[in-house]
Amino acid sequence: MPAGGWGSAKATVSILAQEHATVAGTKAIMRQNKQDGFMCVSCSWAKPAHPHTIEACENGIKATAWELTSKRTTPEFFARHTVGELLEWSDLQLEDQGRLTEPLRWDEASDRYVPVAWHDAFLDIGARLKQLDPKSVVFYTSGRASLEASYLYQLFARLYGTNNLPDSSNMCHESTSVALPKTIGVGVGTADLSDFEKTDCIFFFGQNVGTNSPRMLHHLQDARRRGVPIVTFNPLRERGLVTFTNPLSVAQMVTGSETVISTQYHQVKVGGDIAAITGICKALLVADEAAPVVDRDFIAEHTAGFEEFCAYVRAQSWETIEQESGLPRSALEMAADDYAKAQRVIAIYGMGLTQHRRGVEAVQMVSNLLLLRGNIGKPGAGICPVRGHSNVQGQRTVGITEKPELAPLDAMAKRYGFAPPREKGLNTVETCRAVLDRKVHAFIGLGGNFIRAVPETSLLEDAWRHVDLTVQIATKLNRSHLVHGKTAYLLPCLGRIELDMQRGRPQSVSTEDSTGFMHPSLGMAEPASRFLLSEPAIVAGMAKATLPPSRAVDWDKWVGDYASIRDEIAAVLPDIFHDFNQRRRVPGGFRRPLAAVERKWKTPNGKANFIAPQSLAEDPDAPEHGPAVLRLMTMRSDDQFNTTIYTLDDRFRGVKGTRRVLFLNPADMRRLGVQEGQQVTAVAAVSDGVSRTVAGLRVVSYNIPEGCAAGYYPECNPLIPLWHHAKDSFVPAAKSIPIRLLK
Ligand SMILES: Nc1nc2c(c(=O)[nH]1)N[C@H]1C(S)=C(S)[C@@H](COP(=O)(O)OP(=O)(O)OC[C@H]3O[C@@H](n4cnc5c(=O)[nH]c(N)nc54)[C@H](O)[C@@H]3O)O[C@H]1N2
Ligand SMILES: Nc1nc2c(c(=O)[nH]1)N[C@H]1C(S)=C(S)[C@@H](COP(=O)(O)OP(=O)(O)OC[C@H]3O[C@@H](n4cnc5c(=O)[nH]c(N)nc54)[C@H](O)[C@@H]3O)O[C@H]1N2
Ligand SMILES: [Mo]
Repeated sequence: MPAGGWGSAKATVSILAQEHATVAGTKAIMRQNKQDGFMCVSCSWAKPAHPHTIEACENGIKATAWELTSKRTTPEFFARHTVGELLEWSDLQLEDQGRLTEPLRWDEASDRYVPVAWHDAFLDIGARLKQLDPKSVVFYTSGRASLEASYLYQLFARLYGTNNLPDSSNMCHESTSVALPKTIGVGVGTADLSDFEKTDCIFFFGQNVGTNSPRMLHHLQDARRRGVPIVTFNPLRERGLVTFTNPLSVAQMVTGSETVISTQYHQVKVGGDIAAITGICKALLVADEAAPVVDRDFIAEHTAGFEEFCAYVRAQSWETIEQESGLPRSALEMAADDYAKAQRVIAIYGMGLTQHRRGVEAVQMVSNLLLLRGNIGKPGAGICPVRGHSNVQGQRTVGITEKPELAPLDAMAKRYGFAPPREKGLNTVETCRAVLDRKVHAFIGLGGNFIRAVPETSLLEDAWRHVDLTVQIATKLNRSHLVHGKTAYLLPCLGRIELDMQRGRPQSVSTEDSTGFMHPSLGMAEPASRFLLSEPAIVAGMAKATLPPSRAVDWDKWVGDYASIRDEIAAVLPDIFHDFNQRRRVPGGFRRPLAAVERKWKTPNGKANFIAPQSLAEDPDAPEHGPAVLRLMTMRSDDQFNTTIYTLDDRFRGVKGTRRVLFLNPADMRRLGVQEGQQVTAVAAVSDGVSRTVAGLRVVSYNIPEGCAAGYYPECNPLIPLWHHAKDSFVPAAKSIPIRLLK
């Protein structure tokens, strides 16, 4: 079965029916990812200037249906169920109740969420925040909030006095944001859609395109039709990376034909990419001795560190490379051959690289590979990290970051007449640590499902009870609303697809896609409830109740007309956002300036830098080795968006009715004495005195490299120790958790 095709068409119809969203949903889909419509709330893949009639994929349509559902989680629902009772419900059951409709406050006496007036909620939240040390308050953001909402939110946090602005990116592409500024001087990708049209070779590492960014399949399919080779590295043979039938193509649907996506498919060992790319580079250097392969002019003019990098690569033995990557030398030479023949290469990657102990180095290896033949800053080439949430890249651009040097603090200080905090704030892992240490007194969540998305579930859920105040701004009920602080608010907001009226006029917002283009997004659907407020309005409501009034900070004006928020963004970030309100009307959006695209390197030494890794091992300081220890990667199914679970099936991987499964290699199963279908308990193979287990996992025999295992996120999160994160970027190493099995 290919990705896309009739399976996709069927799944799309059934999700619309499941959510009873057929009419509104179908209307909305026609406006999805269009210049005059709304930007999809699912992935962040690029939005073309000339969209298809339906510029949405199966999973984007699911996300739309999920937001436009006719199901409602009303105060009557909360009157029927205590929070204690709801804690026993699954993620799917909770969100399946539908959209939240009214602001709620947790009532301790009855253990229920009860309705509260917006005004009273804001006043109480403000009063409590005023009592607290701003350094003990955390402002989390999930990557969906618009540029406008995000800007107001970070401004609120900084006026209040903290840089504690962790976000979902801290669990996601932070490895990219740390790696690339050192190598090529930008923290985001350089390739855009025009490069996809010109490329003559694509390398693909650890990203599941068929599930997580399906619209990219159209560009891959076009490239394949031009004969462009696609060389893929992934421990699993993911459906979308193998073949694709375009559900929008009548010809392909009727004839049942499919496009082969990957022309080479290398099932690298989990965590083996640094070794694999080292092998490719080694083969390239060998070939270069016979005939020029390396782009010496580019390297001489633009880069530093080439000789040291070559010395490192030459010093690595094929034996170690094969062992650490799990791939034979011949396979890596074959990949090198395609690479050497191409003049314009794009390298795409996702969580398969970033969510490792050495995620930063893995990203830098991709950059090294590209630099060898000058594949950065020329048309048809570039690096392409596939970002996750639909505006995760953009919210970082407008100041959602715990790193003060990345936010426009000086410009904000001047414009709003205040002294912004200058010390580093807490990232996501540090926030968890601080919660465990009882140093966090209030947690505000602008979207997301923090407690479910982070590692160390069981210790954290206990510690969370000691937080004085939790405020969750959300569209649907999730576990993070049930594991709450001593005082807890659940504030329901408009989704991006809904009509957002302020002062009688519809407001539009903006997002930045994975390729650095900014787009307008206009909601159009009837709001799920008349009590909902927009995210900017909720942020402003809390800010006004917390902060002393200031003439330079006009929350009412901003919320009354979002164009005025864009003027603020343009004023403090003029290089990126000058004339924001005019330029966002251009079809296809406008792009942020990316110096690397012009071969200008904003690195400390002004050069693009080769940076060799520390070693080839997946985790040089792994506490336990041995044949009983497996490397577990936790990943998404075809039927989920992060912690939002649409159904318990994974069509592409052939799993039905449950997500509590563990994919194992048949040889490992024999060796460990477990059978297909058997229930096992996974335990984290670390000895730090904390017990981390997930029980009731059904063994599925699967085509996965030996010594590796796969399971689903978030079900397996209790297995991840908090300290098991990428060095430097602090991204939890969710793709290589050392585990053992108990039968
Ligand atoms: N429908 C849908 N779309 C989504 C999301 C969703 O949940 N559902 N989530 C969004 C978000 S926030 C994000 S970050 C992205 C995530 O999108 P992806 O980056 O695709 O993330 P995962 O699903 O976690 O899958 C990672 C892939 O990496 C592979 N992998 C695991 N370990 C390794 C390794 O060591 N090396 C290599 N080479 N590969 C490895 C896995 O087999 C899998 O194919 O998608 C976004 N889009
Ligand atoms: N083990 C493991 N853990 C992981 C990962 C992994 O691959 N493996 N991936 C990590 C990654 S890449 C990411 S990005 C994080 C994701 O972490 P989060 O972004 O925190 O989690 P989500 O599941 O995306 O959040 C879902 C909730 O967002 C709320 N929501 C939806 N739409 C809106 C909206 O428009 N506004 C507001 N205010 N709320 C809304 C809904 O209430 C919904 O329940 O998880 C990380 N955790
Ligand atoms: Mo993500």
